[in-house]
Amino acid sequence: MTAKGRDSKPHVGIFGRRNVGKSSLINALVGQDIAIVSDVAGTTTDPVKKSMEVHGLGPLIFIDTAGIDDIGDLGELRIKKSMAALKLIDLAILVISENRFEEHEVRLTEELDKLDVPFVIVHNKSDLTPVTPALREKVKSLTGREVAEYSAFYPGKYYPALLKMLKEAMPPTALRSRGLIGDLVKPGDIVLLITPIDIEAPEGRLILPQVQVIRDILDNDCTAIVLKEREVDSFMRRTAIRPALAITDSQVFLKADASIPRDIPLTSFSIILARQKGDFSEYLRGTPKIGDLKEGDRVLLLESCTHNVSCDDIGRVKIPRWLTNFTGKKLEFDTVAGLDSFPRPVEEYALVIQCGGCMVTHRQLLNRLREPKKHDIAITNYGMAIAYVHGIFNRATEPFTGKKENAGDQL
Ligand SMILES: Nc1nc2c(ncn2[C@@H]2O[C@H](COP(=O)(O)OP(=O)(O)O)[C@@H](O)[C@H]2O)c(=O)[nH]1
Ligand code: SF4
Ligand SMILES: [Mg+2]
Repeated sequence: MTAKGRDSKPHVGIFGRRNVGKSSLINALVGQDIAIVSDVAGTTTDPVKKSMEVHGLGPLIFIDTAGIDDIGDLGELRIKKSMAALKLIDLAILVISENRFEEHEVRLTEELDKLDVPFVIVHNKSDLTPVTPALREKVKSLTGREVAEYSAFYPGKYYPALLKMLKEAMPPTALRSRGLIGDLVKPGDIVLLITPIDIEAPEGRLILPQVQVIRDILDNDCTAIVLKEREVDSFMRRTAIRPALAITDSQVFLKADASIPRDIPLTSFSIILARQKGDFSEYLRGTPKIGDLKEGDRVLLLESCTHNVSCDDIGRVKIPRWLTNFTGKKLEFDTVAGLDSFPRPVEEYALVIQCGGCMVTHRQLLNRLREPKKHDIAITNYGMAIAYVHGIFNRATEPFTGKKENAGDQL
């Protein structure tokens, strides 16, 4: 998968009527002609995703959508596709022009508010028609927002104000990749990383989570020692080094648990990433519910990718097998991919297990949990469920919860 890691950049969706200049605005923002611009209304059909560096904001993914006022059967479909993009984005730009803020715009802003998506309103083509005070007032009273004057034809003039507005509206969680281990270590600490090199390991390199953790260790002025699980025992025997923290691949957690002395905090790459990326407090609360599963309970697995899933057998084969073995119960498993709707009403599930989300944003993971959370369904994620069924959940989460008292893991 060449796109690995790229899609976790902040996503900005551009919405508005046909022909207001959505594609032109994207082009102006990035200073190059990527989006398709045309003077025939309705040229942009499917939402188009483009990864770009925006001067002053950093790397972003823009989603250029079709018009929210499209007509005909095809138009309906295009509107639907544009609305589906709302679930992917961290920030929306609503483009208007000619002082029009009517039913379409109102409906979109209501939808954005409903989904808690921050948005800015940009009045394009101001070189032709500047914003009127009446429009400003109308938008303010309907949405509580200001309107940014803009012209894609004169970016030099309007860009600084627009950029400032975008920066202010962008949620900090989308921009900053939150640290991974900074709160667990201090400068000079040694962190031991245990990474199996087996047939599942990619040829000639480490996987992204391992690389990210190594980078984070260096960013925190610590030292990383990377070794295979087979080497841990002899390393601990031969050297006097006492790591401040050990992080292992989930697949070899039991081996690491046995090899790393109990007083050295031990966790897994996937739990570190679950904390950075997903709804960690929800996972912490939901994971032990695995122990309460009953005969015939339904478990819903949420994969974030739609196809070419590199973690395919973890979600569809290994986790169901481990859960069945661990509980000794006959469980029913459903797996949904991407943004597909759940196969059954969410209330019918006893547990939801979310993937690690390596290809998507924090917000996309949270959005996916909206329904299960509303119905108070227990939620966990791949890495944490794996730790639990292997009996090392408490130890692996101790570094974050500080709860040493439940040191008695199962097994
Ligand atoms: N005068 C003027 N024309 C613009 C501006 N932005 C876009 N246009 C024109 O408006 C038409 C529609 O632009 P486009 O970006 O394809 O609109 P979209 O359908 O919203 O993506 C094109 O002919 C553009 O050249 C602007 O700021 N000023
Ligand atoms: S963990 Fe989720 S986001 Fe990552 S490859 Fe698997 S399905 Fe996709
Ligand atoms: Mg367009």
